[in-house]
Amino acid sequence: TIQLEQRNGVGWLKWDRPEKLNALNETLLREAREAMEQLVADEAVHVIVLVGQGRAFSSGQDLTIESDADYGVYLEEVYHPLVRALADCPKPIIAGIHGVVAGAGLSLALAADVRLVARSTKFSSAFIKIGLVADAGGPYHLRRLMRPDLALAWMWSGSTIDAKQAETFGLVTELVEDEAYLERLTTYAETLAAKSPTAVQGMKALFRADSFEDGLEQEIIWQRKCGQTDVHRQAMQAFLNR
Ligand code: LHQ
Repeated sequence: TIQLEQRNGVGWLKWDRPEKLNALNETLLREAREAMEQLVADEAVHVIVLVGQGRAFSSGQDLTIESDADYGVYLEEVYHPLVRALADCPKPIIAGIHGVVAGAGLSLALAADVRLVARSTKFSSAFIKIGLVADAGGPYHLRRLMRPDLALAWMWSGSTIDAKQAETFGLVTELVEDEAYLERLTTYAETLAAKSPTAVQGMKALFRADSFEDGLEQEIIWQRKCGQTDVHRQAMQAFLNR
């Protein structure tokens, strides 16, 4: 199942199937999609954190799925609505990654805006080992985060890499020692949640603009909104009065 928690402006979406290393089944994926809707609608939530309970972020698709199921339909109906909910989310999404992250679990983590990673994490490109392509938006995000040839070579190899290697690949926003990981993740999320939500969400929107012109258009919209916020006006006054 999914656990949802909310405190200090942060909504925590936790995979909670630790006995199977948070292997993703239909229930979990559908619940996560619904949880995303709730978190986006909740005005008290400014930042969303995606994490796994137990000793892993996620071991990817639950392999007890029937192998004669139509995976195309499964992707379309179960994975893609969640992948879209993550990709289209106007609020910042932080993936907190520790332990193991494999297959579709990795793909979902790559859909987040930033990734805080515990040093002992293993990143597994699992898919090819069981004769599958990478899915759940993984290829799309990978080739944007890292060199496309290295991404493809990694996915072809099926190898598991450590957090240091993932960092050189460009998949790690911040590498954290295991002991400090949860505290750092909490501080990171709560610090971001305390900033102007308009500026934080606007910044995200601008970094996702499709083209130069789209980016300029979006700047106009967002800077206008930001200029009208109390946070901004008070900061301007404080500067002038200093
Ligand atoms: C699991 C899983 C798991 C079920 C650990 N499923 N039980 C695929 C198909 C269809 C459509 C959509 O898309 C996809 C995309 C994909 O995600 S493909 C990639 C799927 N993931 C994998 O291939 C990884 C499979 N897991 C592993 O290789 C290992 O479990 C890793 C390396 C993740 C961890 O190894 P260990 O630390 O040695 O743990 P473990 O293997 O002992 O796992 C602990 C338990 O979790 C164990 O259950 P048990 O009841 O025996 O204690 C595992 O069976 C279970 N588990 N992953 N994906």
